[in-house]
Amino acid sequence: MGILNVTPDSFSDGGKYLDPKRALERARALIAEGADLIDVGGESTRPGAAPVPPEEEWRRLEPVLKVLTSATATPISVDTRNTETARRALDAGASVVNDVSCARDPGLLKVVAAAGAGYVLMHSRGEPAAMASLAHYGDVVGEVEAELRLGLDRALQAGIVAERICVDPGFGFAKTPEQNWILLEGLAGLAELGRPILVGLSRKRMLRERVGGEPEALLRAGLDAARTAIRRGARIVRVHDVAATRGFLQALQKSEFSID
Ligand code: HH2
Repeated sequence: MGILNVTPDSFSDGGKYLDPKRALERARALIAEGADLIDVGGESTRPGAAPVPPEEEWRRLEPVLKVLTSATATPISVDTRNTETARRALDAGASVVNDVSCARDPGLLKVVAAAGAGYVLMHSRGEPAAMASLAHYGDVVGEVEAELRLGLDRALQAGIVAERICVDPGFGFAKTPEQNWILLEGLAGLAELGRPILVGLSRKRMLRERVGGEPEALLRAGLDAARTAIRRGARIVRVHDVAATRGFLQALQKSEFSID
């Protein structure tokens, strides 16, 4: 899953792709590098970020989604927590909703169900502005799994079919760096949920705290973390650096997961 943030303030690519022409170029580059899915987001959800009103979110997303869905056949997911934005994005041709709110809004779930769209159920707690204060766990893997299970039940009850759902532990969302590392090590515990696991580790603070912000070091650390995630069962990785990740994972697949 290649990341395309159409926001002025995302932590790593904020402000670069607000212009639909540049967003399309970026999406084409991600596809050429081997992305199977493009994740387009109009609201930064980094810790402490202020919420974006849905009208502003849609003002950013609409031109980009229109261009992307008419110009590429690669599936588009929309990274949103807002029901209205999800509905509009699906109408505009997106086929997956990437919900970083852990299925908090029944309205959004209904919209996904009615459209027959795919659904990413990501673990988080509270609003991005306040989530750092909610990072309290006795057993982070067990609690994330239990909270994802509740979200999964809500999604299924709303009518989203299980086969269209994948789950994501939500690295960096209401977790300290240390909790993120414990969660990564224990990722296999989420297999109990019976759905494919997606992970977003690319350029995150948990990596920067270990290796600093130098791009090469950050990329290396992201690839190492992706490898750990895949060894523990992850099937989709959400990244900024698609070419490097593809190459790395293909080599890994050859050496560790012979598929003939
Ligand atoms: N992380 C971010 C945003 N959306 N979605 C899923 N499913 N999983 C993630 O880990 C995830 C996500 C945050 O990263 P980014 O999009 O790079 O930055 P920002 O929130 O500042 O736009």
